[in-house]
Amino acid sequence: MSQSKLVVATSNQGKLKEIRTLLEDTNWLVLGLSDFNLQDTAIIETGNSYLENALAKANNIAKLTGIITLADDSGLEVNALGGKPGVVTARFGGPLLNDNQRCDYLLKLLTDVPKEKRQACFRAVLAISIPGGLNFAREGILNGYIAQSFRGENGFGYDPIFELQDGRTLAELGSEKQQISHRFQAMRAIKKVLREFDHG
Ligand code: ITT
Repeated sequence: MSQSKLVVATSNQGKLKEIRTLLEDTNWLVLGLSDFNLQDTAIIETGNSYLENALAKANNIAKLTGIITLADDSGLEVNALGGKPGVVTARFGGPLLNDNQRCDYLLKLLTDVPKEKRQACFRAVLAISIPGGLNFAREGILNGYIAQSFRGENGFGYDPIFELQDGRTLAELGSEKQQISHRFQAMRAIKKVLREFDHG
């Protein structure tokens, strides 16, 4: 059986790596934007929800490539900040910060917040765009806490400051993150939809 092709509409290499791992047990050949020379395509995320943004990214790249496109819009929601940063997680603290500086910014905002009030969750919406006009989306959530300081070397983004119930941060996990994460849960659901379109 030949492989069916799918492109992932993300400029975030951490996400792309995780999505490739999560699709390893399928028949999909996972391509990135650079396979189409589209790595510099700026997709403006103006939506007020993860769903709107994920659909915009997926539809935009599906139009440009003509193949099935998967997009991920995700974010961190911190209870003590009323659910912020949410859809603007990637730009939290300003557009020029890197991942470590964003984590730092969040830790500083929470300096006086005690452990029992540091609940947070990661949310991911995965959307697929089937050329011709069909769209599907599924969501996943991971509950945890914002740590007091950075710990761990793995993963990307806010992983070093996102603590699980057992006290480890996501960046301290190895491959285990891919069995529990918000992205894993959304992917488990969207894989069922993708199966219908795998004509490889
Ligand atoms: P694309 O839009 O190109 O996919 P992006 O990084 O801008 O890349 P989002 O707009 O969806 O993606 O923003 C997601 C933000 O949430 C970003 O700051 C990530 O670092 C963070 N994030 C999402 N999932 C994460 C995870 O599993 N671990 C750590 N941080 C995560």
